[in-house]
Amino acid sequence: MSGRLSLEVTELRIRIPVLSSMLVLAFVAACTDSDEDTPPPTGCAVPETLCWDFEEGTLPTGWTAYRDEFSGQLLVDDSRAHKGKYALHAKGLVGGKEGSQGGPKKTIRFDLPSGFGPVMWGRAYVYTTPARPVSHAGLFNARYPRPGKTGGAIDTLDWYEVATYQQKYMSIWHPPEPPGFPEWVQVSDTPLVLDEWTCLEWLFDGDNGTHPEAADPRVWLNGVELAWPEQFVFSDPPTTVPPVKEKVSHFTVMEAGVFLYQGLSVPTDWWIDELAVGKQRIGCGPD
Ligand SMILES: [Ca+2]
Repeated sequence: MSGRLSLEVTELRIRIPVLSSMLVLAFVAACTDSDEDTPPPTGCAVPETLCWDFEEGTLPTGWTAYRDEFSGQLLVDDSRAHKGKYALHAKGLVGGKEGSQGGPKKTIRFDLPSGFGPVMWGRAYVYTTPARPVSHAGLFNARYPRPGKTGGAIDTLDWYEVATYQQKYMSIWHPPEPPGFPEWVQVSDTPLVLDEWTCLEWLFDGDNGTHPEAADPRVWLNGVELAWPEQFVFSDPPTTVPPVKEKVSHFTVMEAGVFLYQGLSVPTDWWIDELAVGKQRIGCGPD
């Protein structure tokens, strides 16, 4: 009996590490599955993802104040959250006139870790009230050095942007700002959703395989990819020549908050929660 028992214990000791290894492998497989036919994993379960839930109740480490124009505030508060108690709150933004350049801008910026790479998936929950701005309202952007450069000040960087414009979702590829144009603009046929939480996802594919230029930005609303029936070049003075979307080596800086390029006469609030960026799709499911 004692010999058999000893053997069983030995078998058990062998099986436990084998089982543990299998579980770890299954977990890794689930987290690295980039097949778009299967639901993507969510939140910071995805390897190499950076996530901010704002539950510190104050600006998270590494984020610094960036733009601050016209009236309103950008703060972390407990007035509305998608999850937990706190979110990033662009509060009471107002200023300037619709149709005229210059509007309220309240943003924060974050320097990405070196070696982030040329592909950025992002995800944020966004709540907007009480009205849809007609003016260009940026929500998130990510920037990268021009070809041949490895760093540099923010005003030397190419960038991708997620925004709304004429009350609909919009995405843009920009050369360095200022002036930020000629820019490649894509306007969706989907109205900005008011008075409820929405899940916005984006893909900035600056690698784009063997294509000579970086890919157009792609955006999903509550898991459904947006279409861009309106695509055009914006520049001042106007041009019809599209910009060359320079390829990305590494994204280096990102900006979040709300930045209006024209005026906003209705005081408007936005909340942003569970912001995340990474090299793989993050998704909208429960974290
Ligand atoms: Ca939160």
